[in-house]
Amino acid sequence: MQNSATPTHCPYCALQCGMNLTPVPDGGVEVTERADFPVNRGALCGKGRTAHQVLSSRVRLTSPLVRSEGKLVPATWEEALDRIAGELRRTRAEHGPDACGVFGGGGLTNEKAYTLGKFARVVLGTSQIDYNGRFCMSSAAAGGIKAFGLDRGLPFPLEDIPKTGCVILVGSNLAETMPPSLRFFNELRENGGTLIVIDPRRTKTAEQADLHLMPRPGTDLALALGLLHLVVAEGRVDEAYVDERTAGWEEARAAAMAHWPEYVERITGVPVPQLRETVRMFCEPEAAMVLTARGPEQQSKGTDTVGAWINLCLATGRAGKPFSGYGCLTGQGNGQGGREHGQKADQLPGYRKLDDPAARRHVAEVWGVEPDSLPGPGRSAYELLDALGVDIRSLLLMGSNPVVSAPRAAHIEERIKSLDFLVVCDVVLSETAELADVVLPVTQWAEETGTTTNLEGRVLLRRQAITPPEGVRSDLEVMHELADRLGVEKGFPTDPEEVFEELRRASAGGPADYSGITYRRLAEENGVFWPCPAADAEAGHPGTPRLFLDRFATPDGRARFVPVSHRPSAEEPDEEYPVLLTTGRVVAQYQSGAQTRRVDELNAAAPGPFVELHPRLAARLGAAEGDPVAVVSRRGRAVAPARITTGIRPDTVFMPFHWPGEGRANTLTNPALDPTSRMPEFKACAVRLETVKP
Ligand SMILES: Nc1nc2c(c(=O)[nH]1)N[C@H]1C(S)=C(S)[C@@H](COP(=O)(O)OP(=O)(O)OC[C@H]3O[C@@H](n4cnc5c(=O)[nH]c(N)nc54)[C@H](O)[C@@H]3O)O[C@H]1N2
Ligand SMILES: Nc1nc2c(c(=O)[nH]1)N[C@H]1C(S)=C(S)[C@@H](COP(=O)(O)OP(=O)(O)OC[C@H]3O[C@@H](n4cnc5c(=O)[nH]c(N)nc54)[C@H](O)[C@@H]3O)O[C@H]1N2
Ligand code: SF4
Ligand SMILES: [Mo]
Repeated sequence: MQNSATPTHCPYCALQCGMNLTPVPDGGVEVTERADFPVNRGALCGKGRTAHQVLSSRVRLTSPLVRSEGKLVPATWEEALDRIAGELRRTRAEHGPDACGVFGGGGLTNEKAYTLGKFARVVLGTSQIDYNGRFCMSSAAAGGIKAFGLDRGLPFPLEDIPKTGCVILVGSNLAETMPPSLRFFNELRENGGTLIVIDPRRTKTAEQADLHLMPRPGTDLALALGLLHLVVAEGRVDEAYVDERTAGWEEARAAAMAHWPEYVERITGVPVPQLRETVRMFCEPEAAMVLTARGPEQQSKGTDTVGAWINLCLATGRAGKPFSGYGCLTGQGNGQGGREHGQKADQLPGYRKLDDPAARRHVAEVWGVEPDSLPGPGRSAYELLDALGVDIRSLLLMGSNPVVSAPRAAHIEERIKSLDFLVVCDVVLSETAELADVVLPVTQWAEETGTTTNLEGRVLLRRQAITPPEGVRSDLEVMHELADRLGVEKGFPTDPEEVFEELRRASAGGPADYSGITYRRLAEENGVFWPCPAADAEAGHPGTPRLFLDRFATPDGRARFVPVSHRPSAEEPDEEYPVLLTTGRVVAQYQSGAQTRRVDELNAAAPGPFVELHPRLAARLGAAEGDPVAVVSRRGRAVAPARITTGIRPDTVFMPFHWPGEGRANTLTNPALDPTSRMPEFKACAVRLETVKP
C-alpha cells in the first residue's frame, strides 16, 4: 500500500516495540529497525523480527469456513455471516440473551475491545462477556485498585528504571518475555543500582540479578509479609510518609508482625539472611521499585499477594514519589488497553464499573441506549468457559485460543465441544478454531490501523502498512455486519478512527480517560500516556507519564494498606501428588503458539514442550535428559521430554504452556480462582511424575 517504510508496533507483547514495515519486491513487507521509539530503541526479539511471516497467506486463513457434515469447508462471507446471525438469534429466542457468550482477547486493539464490549451489551444484550486478560493481569489490577484507587500497569515510564536505586522483580522472566526491556535493568546496575529477582527457577533474568531468591511456588505472599516484618523490626518504616500519604497502616502492620522471618523461611524456603539482605538492598537507596509479573499473580491468592508487595512499598515510602513505586508488567500487546474499554465482565469503557449508575448513564448516552437496557456484570473467563454448553449455548470468540491456554484445558475443550454453536474470528486456524461451526478469517496488525496501550499506559498508533489478502475482513467489519443482521444498523462503524472518536467520548471523565487523545497526536507524538482529558485539549493535555506524585486516586488521596495474611495454595503437594508444577513461557514462542508455531525460525529455537526438573528429582525418577516424562495431576496427564537443570528447586517442575496435544501443560493446571480477581492458579498445582516406557 505504501512504497516507503511504515513506522508501527509489534503484534505481540505489551512492550509494543517500535518497528518499521518495509515493502519487499514480492509485494509483502518485512520488519526493519525503527530506532525512534524509546521503549526498544530499535531492538526486537525473534518473535518481533519474524512477525511479518505470519502475514503470509501460506499460514493463514483467507476464506470463511463453515461446518458441513462434520467438516469445516470454505463458504462465502454472506453464507457465514447469515449462519452466525441466524444461530445467535435462535439461541437468544430459545434460551434468552445470556445464553450467548462472548470471549475476547488482550491482543485486540482498543477499537476492537471497545466494539466487542458494546456488541455484547447492545446487540446481543448479554452479560456473558469476558476475555483472556482475566488469566493475565486481573490480580495486579485488583490489587492496584484496592491500594491506589487506579490500575495502570506501570505508574511510570520504563525509562525511570535506570534512575531508581533497587528493583525487586517478582516472578518476571523478562529476559525471555520482554527481551529489549532488559536494557533498562542493565542501565540500572551500571548506575550503581541493584536488581533482586524472585523466581523458583534460575532464569535468564535471575542470572542478571545481584540477589536471586528462590521461593517455593505460591509463597510470595508470605515472603512479602516476612520482608515487611523485618522492615518494622529494623526500624525502617518511613513514618512521615505513612502518616501523610496512607491509611490503614496499623492493621497491615499487625498482620505482618505475625509473619516471623523463621516462619517465613519455613513456608518459602528462602533463608532468613537472604530476607535481611533483600530488606537492606531495598531500603538503603533513596528510591526503589517493586515490579510483579505472572509468577506471584497467577495464584488463587494473587490479589492479596500484590497487596502485600504494595504494603512493603507503602511502609517504606516507595510509591507515588519520583523513581519509586509498585508496578505490574502487563503481558499482551494491548493487555493494558484491553482491560479498560469494556470486554471485561464487570466493566464499561474508560475503566468504568458496570454496576455504577453514573457510569451506566454516561456510556448509555454515548451509545444511544437506555441505561436500564445494559446488562449487569457477568461471569469471569474460567467460569464463563466452564458454563459453555450448560447455560451458555452459543459463543463468539475473538482473539484467544483457550483449548491451549485455559486452565484444566481438557475439561474446557469438552465444554467448548458441547456448545450448540461456536464462531471463532482468527487469523490462523487455531486449535479452538478447529472446533468451531463457523470460522471467520480476519485482518491483523499490519493490515489495519488501530491503537494499543502498552504496559506503561502509553497509547500508541499501529498503522496499516499493507493491503490485506483477498477474502479477509476486519473484526470491526465482522461486528458491523453481524449488528446489522441482528437489527442494530447504527453504532458499529468499520473505520477504526471513527471508533476511536467514540471511545474518546465514552472514556471521558472515567479513570482511563482518553478524551484528549487523537490519531493525529498519536502519529506526531510517538504515543500519549493516559489519563489525558479533553478538557485541556485546546491547550493539549500532555498526558500523564507518572501517576500519584501528588495524590493517589482514592477519594481522600491516600493509598490504602491492605491487611493480608499468608495462606497455602489451593492444592499443596501430598503423598499422591508430591511435586509442585509451575508453568510459563520461553522466548521463542508466544502464548498458545497459534501465531509463533507457524514461523520456522521460532520452531527451530523452541520445537516443543518440555518438563524442567532438578537432577535430584530426575535421579529419583530414573529419568535422563530427553526421556519422556509423564506429569500427572488431578486434572489429567501430560507427557514431554525431561530437561534436567540445577536451575530449579528440587521440589518443583516447570512446563511452558505454548503447545497443544500430549505435552499441553494446561491439561494439568488447577482452575482454583482468586476470590477477588477470579484469576486461576496457573503457577502452582500438585503433580506426580512417572517414567514412560518407550
Ligand atoms: N516469549 C514470550 N513472551 C511473552 C509471552 C509469551 O507467551 N512468550 N506472553 C506475554 C504475556 S501475555 C505475558 S502475561 C507475559 C508474562 O511474562 P512473565 O510473567 O515474565 O512470564 P512467565 O514465564 O509466565 O512467568 C514468569 C516467571 O514466574 C516464575 N514463577 C512461577 N511460579 C512462581 C511463583 O510462585 N512465584 C514467583 N515469584 N515466580 C514464579 C516462573 O518460573 C517464570 O520464570 O509475557 C509476555 N511476553
Ligand atoms: N499454564 C499456563 N497457562 C496460561 C498462562 C500461563 O502462564 N500458564 N498464561 C495466561 C496468560 S497471561 C494469557 S495472556 C493467556 C493467553 O492465551 P490465549 O488467550 O490463547 O492467547 P493467544 O495465544 O495470544 O491467542 C490469541 C488468538 O487470537 C488470534 N489473533 C491475533 N490477533 C487477532 C486479531 O486482531 N483478531 C482476532 N480475531 N484474532 C486475533 C491469534 O491468532 C490467536 O489464535 O494464556 C494464559 N494461560
Ligand atoms: S519484546 Fe515483545 S513487543 Fe518487543 S519484539 Fe518481542 S514480542 Fe514484540
Ligand atoms: Mo498474559
